[in-house]
Amino acid sequence: MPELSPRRGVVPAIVAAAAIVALVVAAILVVEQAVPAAPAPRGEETKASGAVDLECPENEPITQGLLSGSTWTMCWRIDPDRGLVLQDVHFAPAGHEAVQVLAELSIGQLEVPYDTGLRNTEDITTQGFGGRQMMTLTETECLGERIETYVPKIGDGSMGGGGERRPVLCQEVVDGGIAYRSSDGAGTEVARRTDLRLATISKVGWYEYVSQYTFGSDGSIRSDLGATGDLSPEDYGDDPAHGWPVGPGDTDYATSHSHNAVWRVHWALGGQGGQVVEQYDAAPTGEQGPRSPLVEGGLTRIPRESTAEAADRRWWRVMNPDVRNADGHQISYQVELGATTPFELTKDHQHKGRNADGAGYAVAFTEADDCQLFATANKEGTCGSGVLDFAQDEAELSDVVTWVAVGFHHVARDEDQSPMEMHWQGFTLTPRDLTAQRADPPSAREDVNGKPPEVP
Ligand SMILES: [Cu+2]
Repeated sequence: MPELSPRRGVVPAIVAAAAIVALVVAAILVVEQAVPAAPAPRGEETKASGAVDLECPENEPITQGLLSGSTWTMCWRIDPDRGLVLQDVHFAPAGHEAVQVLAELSIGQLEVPYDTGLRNTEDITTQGFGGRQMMTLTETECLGERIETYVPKIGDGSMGGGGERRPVLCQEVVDGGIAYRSSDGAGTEVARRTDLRLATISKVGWYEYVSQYTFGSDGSIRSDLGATGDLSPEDYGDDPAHGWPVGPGDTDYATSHSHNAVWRVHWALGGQGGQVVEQYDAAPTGEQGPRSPLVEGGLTRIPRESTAEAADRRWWRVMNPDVRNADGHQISYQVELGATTPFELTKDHQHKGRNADGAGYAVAFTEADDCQLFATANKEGTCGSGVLDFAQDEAELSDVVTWVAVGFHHVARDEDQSPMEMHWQGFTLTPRDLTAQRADPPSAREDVNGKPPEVP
């Protein structure tokens, strides 16, 4: 059975270099706070690296070492519809060999229905985040490296129309704050962290969206959609039930609306296929223990294509049952929604005539299919019109795609004009048992794995 093998004592030169760059960036970012010196690299510097050699079809691979000694490597491209698409995402935890996490990550739809019922857009499939909508970045939008790629003006460029190489991807190493702090009789262990951040900006109508992915030194992947730009000038009324007055006195009710985002996460944890999906739930039993209420939790396998709703204390994980960490635990990643506004995509509601309460899915799991790319209005009609269609045959899950729905109900404020301050929505994929301990324990904690010995 394959095992994620430790690679202790080997710190790539690229990590040291990245750490220096990261510290410079952090020093620029943090004006008033002193940034502590980087912790000494673990072991001696050698040419070995956690980076993997990727053959990327369109652009040079992105490889980034972080302060912790962990490294991310992946391919990227700009899709006319989906905008930034990340592929072959690999993570090498500090001191370990690289493991593939994702086959692909991108947005799968962005619907913006207005509360009056008078307007609705499906921004990804009607206008798209790529092409002319993909904005050229300047130094103000990107403190890191601005990376160029060829962006066709029309579709994928195969119909002509020209295009040009433009800097559209921002690659930054950002200060991630305090990674950990723990003090005991022997002293204080504390470290900051750095994260890799990739972002593009797409202008669709009056809104400008930031597609941002943050790859943590702990192996986490955070997907965020930021919205700025301006409130749509066409969408004002005088109805307090559907808007908020942003003009003087009781005037100019900007119409409330939702930004309903669905991301498409195609897994390849430890290799593509053979993935297992589980849902975790915990609930109070109603019984009282001597000091606190009893709570029971556990996992339920999701063997087939399906949708699931959010609930208190609920999360999901995608696991590779054939790869174990040094503790013998199967490696997995957890899908964490955080706070979100539940929604049912308008097309799903019209198509299925489903839930009257408008509650759709928080996550959906489908078997990967290269023509199933969009949560609704999927362009390849032959393989289904959207997620509910894809999941309808309840195929057995192995090559798993997770669709993650995160909503934001936007009730405008005076401060939204003008321009609008950025508002964010997103979710996190967090490693669970990828390594037997934290990937980068300080030397005093290297032996902590399980219940520590009794302290006298
Ligand atoms: Cu809005």
